[in-house]
Amino acid sequence: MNGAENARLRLAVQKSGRLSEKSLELVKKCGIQFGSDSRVLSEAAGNFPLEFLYVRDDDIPAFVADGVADIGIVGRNEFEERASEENTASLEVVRDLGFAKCRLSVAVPNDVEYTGLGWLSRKRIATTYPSILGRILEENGITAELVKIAGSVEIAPAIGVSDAICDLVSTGTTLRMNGLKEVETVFRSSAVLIARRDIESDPEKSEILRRLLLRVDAVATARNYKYIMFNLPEGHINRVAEMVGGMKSPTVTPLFEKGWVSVQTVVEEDRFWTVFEDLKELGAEGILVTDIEKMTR
Ligand code: PRT
Ligand code: ZN
Repeated sequence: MNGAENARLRLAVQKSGRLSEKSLELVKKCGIQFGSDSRVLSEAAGNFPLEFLYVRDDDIPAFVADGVADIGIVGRNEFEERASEENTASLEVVRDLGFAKCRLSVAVPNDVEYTGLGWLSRKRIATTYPSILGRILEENGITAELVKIAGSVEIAPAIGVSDAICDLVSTGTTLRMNGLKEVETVFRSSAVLIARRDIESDPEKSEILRRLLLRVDAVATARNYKYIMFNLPEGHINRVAEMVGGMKSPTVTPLFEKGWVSVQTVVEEDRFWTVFEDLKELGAEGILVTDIEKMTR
């Protein structure tokens, strides 16, 4: 048997929904080719030992736990909600992927005078996440009645099902449209890559996972940086080198025009505008900025 050549890692991704597009985009950025016709149930990647399983996000933790898939991409909320279930205790988050950011929040009708968590005591709260919410309430010594609802949680107060809700929020529009106000954030979520803890006991699969994570990390690092190039009066180079840093230090090349150099370096995305303003002040010209596709430090 030639296991090393035939071994494949099975990745469960959401078939269609808020996670699908970004999950597949990440795989693509990792240079892994596939048909991306997500109407099929499963398909093998062309140039990497990976197989895709397109399923509902709710099923992903259990599929990975049961070995139907080896790894999966789900919202941290989904992972956390099921974490206490017996068969999913064997799972772990191997990477936070940073997309599909949202929060699990408690919301009440606009006319409620909310006074803090204590207000929820003995109230009925509709949610799809009774486990996460239950834990938070317990930690705060609050007893409430949790009504589990699978979808359209936001209409529960209006139809008399509950006094409050606890649901995922990103822009808050859904809450506002339903006459609700957000009063507590109980959990913050983004998409995560999950795996079975015991995957290490399979050397072939864990080697494929290691290779995949190397690519995922390179894509993630690249996303946090910008590549910049600019021309600078030579005299300012020391100050600029201190300011911009770079992977080791910036690349500096003399320009044909005397007294000027061209500088190339990378800058963290969140420092970018400050650096940009400082460069302008130091007389930098022709500042060119580009996204980076992949990068390792
Ligand atoms: O069909 P399947 O079961 O696979 O998908 P699903 O309908 O259960 O899940 P889906 O695609 O809606 O969400 C998948 C994951 O995306 C969630 O588990 C979260 O991790 C993440 N995510 C990010 C969100 C949101 N943002 C979000 N805004 N999930 C749901 N919402 C809901 C929100 O509750 C509200 O009803 O989207 C609506 C719009 O939100 P606002 O605040 O922008 O109005
Ligand atoms: Zn779902």
